[in-house]
Amino acid sequence: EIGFFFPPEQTLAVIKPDTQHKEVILDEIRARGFTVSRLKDTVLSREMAEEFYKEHRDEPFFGQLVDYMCRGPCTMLVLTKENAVDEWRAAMGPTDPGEARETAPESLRARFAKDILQNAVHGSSNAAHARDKIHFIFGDISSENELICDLEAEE
Ligand code: RTP
Ligand code: MG
Repeated sequence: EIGFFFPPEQTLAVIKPDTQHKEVILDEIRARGFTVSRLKDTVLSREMAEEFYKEHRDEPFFGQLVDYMCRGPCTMLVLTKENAVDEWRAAMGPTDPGEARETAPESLRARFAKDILQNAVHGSSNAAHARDKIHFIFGDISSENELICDLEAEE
């Protein structure tokens, strides 16, 4: 047998404000094989939301995006899985739910997003962003060895 071993990777996922069916989304995350290594509900300040999406500061939608991200609690998640960054992007589907319903009807955005702005979920776009955003939201958790345990197992 020839096989490849991919070490577990982590990504930052966010269930954005006013998203319906958060529990269904969390169940789906676990059903898709992600371990929920960290979970907290946070209301971002305007400054935090601007920092979180600073890569988009010159986009025409930046102001609306910041308004959206700080208007209620976000559920912040660290997800662990082989190839977690890309797998979580695939689970979310395209940014625009119209496109998601065409090309990825099983994706979370196809099912739960309202529109291209209020699109239910966020995921880091690459491993460097994942590391930075996990640190920004959760602080230094890199040395904590319980990371690969699912929180549900502790309940
Ligand atoms: P995210 O960063 O939230 O995971 O989303 P993404 O990579 O799929 O899309 P990105 O281009 O990074 O955009 C970040 C978020 O900005 C909002 N957006 N609005 N009105 C618009 O045309 C527009 N385009 C993007 C969405 O909330 C998007 O997720
Ligand atoms: Mg993005």
